[in-house]
Amino acid sequence: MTADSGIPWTKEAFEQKLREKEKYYHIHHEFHILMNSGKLEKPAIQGWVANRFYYQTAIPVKDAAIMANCPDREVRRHWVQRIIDHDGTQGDEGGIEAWLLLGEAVGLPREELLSHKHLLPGVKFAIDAYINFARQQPWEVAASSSLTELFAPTIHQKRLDSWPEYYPWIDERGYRYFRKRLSEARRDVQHGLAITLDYYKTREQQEKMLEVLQFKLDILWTMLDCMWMAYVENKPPYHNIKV
Ligand code: AHQ
Repeated sequence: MTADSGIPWTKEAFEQKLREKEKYYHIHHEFHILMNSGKLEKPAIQGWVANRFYYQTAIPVKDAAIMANCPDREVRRHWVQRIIDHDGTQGDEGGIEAWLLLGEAVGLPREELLSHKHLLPGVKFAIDAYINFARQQPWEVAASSSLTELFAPTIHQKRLDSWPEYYPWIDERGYRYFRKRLSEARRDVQHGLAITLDYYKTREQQEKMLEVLQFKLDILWTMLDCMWMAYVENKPPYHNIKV
């Protein structure tokens, strides 16, 4: 037991502890390092787009689960924007539609994404774990798990900066999603951070939040582990089984 182990961190110190988790963010996964340095072949980019589509469709479901558990109208009035950002609304087709355009931009017809025909089992398990976490945890805990987006603007900007040079075969209409998220992620993080810094009061609760964030970081990392096996090692599930 260190001297200050029972004393709650100040909000500033707590936020700093959250930001120190950046070193585990999936931007540092070797799959993203290859991707953002132009070293992935087209099938690997297509596989990533197709598997990430399941994550994109899961986000509004996850956010609806949080709202279903949240009795606070003021919070819901803000949180609902996340669902609209993905599902779209009259006149703004939203992020899921933008991701389908990304699919077409990398040569994948909409039906191939919508059918989830390329979805790897391990990617599905990781994403379903996130949805179930949101359904089962107190809404504030589920809300705080979205704070991996503290680090997301950098990763979207990195794609916008590097893909056109490294992957000229990708139609630039596909980049709408990444541009959209630059501002949406920053706005979402402000709200998620305010909820988080307010909710976790004792040092024990604050330490638990670091574990919650690590759980979400593990989800993102595990998704890429599955894609590494399938699209870099060319060893998708059952690759060695004679049918
Ligand atoms: O496009 C992403 C997105 O809409 C969200 C919502 C948020 C959440 O509620 O957990 N997290 C998230 C993320 C998105 N894109 C990921 C990427 O690498 O493009 C990053 C991911 C995140 O950092 O959690």
